[in-house]
Amino acid sequence: MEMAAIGMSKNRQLHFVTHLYIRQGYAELKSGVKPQTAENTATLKTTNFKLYKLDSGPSTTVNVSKSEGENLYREMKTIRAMETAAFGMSKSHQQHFVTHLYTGQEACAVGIMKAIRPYDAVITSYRLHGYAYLKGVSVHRILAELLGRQTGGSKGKGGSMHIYNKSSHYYGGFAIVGAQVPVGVGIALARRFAKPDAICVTVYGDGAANQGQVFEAFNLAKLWNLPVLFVCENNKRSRQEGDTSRLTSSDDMYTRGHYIPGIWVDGIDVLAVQTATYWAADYIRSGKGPLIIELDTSYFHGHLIVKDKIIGDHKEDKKKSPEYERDPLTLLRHQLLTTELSSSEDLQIIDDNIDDDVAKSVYRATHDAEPELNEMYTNIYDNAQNMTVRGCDVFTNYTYE
Ligand SMILES: Cc1ncc(C[n+]2csc(CCOP(=O)(O)OP(=O)(O)O)c2C)c(N)n1
Ligand SMILES: [Mg+2]
Repeated sequence: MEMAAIGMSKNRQLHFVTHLYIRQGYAELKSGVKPQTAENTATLKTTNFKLYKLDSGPSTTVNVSKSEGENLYREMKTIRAMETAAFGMSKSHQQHFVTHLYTGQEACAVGIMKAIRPYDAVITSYRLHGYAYLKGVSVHRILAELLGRQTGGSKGKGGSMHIYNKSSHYYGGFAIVGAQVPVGVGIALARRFAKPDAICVTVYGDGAANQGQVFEAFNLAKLWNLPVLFVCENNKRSRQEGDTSRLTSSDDMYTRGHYIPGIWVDGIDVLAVQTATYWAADYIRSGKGPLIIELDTSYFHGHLIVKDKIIGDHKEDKKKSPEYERDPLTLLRHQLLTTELSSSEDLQIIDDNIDDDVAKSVYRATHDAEPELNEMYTNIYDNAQNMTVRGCDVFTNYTYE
């Protein structure tokens, strides 16, 4: 019946908004389909939100134009292709660093980053490639960093977990679980002085959420009503320890701020993430203080990969689990096609162009040079001159020029 309704809409026999109930395998999702207008927009219904300490929340109805929808798709597809390339580089032993891939979680970074302003700060854990890319570090520079090349985002000296972009206020990845949360609160304080309506998006995992420093950060953020958007990416996994339900007393991360309001969002639905982030950012910019967004999500490639070894749950091993059928790209693709905002040919062209661009970035990165040896002792201190740095043994010293 629903497929027939789509067909009728496609043939322009159906001239009013239709709420379709289409089985996605992992969820039943309502898509409101509106006849195409001159501006080529459609009205879609996001998945529902859950609210904590809020009387009202974001709307579940969202108007999307063809270019907006395809732009979201393009960004998610770019991250997917970049991560797939990184996975391949690691499996083939070209890459030696430990790498935490973002495959499966693309809607989180894209939905958030499309809803905030360029001067808003962002700070994240080590699972950072998507955020770094959306904050202006090119795919080539990210892949080059993974390979330890001098063209990498951190000149090949940081690796996957340490990529930053000061000019776009991306304060990078933290390998120490949860360490970015209090730092994010500090950045919010600094940003408030520098630009009163700027916010700091502070992203952490469900594993980090149980740390004491997170609650200390919540306390100060609320006490001083700082402009922080805490985002907990709840992938229900924290390293090879497996399912977080073994480690946490409450999995409702959006309620864990006690006196800080929160919103639960389906992190597979990029439109829901974007809508909730717009709403939350407005709330914070209006001076009401911090807010928590929990994004329900899951990753596909295990906790991390090092060379060809995957640590933690991997999608291939979990094919039968409904959790792993939740794919943000499949969902958005479905929404764009059923609303007729895009044709499958439109999306194929996007896919092909991105695959081509990423392949070129892989080629460039693999052919880029490694850092010179004297780069080993630069970028240790800020503005350091004539400073002596000890080498690998007590007899070797290096001096900053
Ligand atoms: C302070 C600290 N403790 C332990 C570790 C080891 N460790 C690395 S990742 C990780 C799991 C974190 O899980 P979560 O915060 O949910 O992030 P996810 O990897 O799921 O994105 C742990 C325990 C660490 N890096 N830092
Ligand atoms: Mg986790």
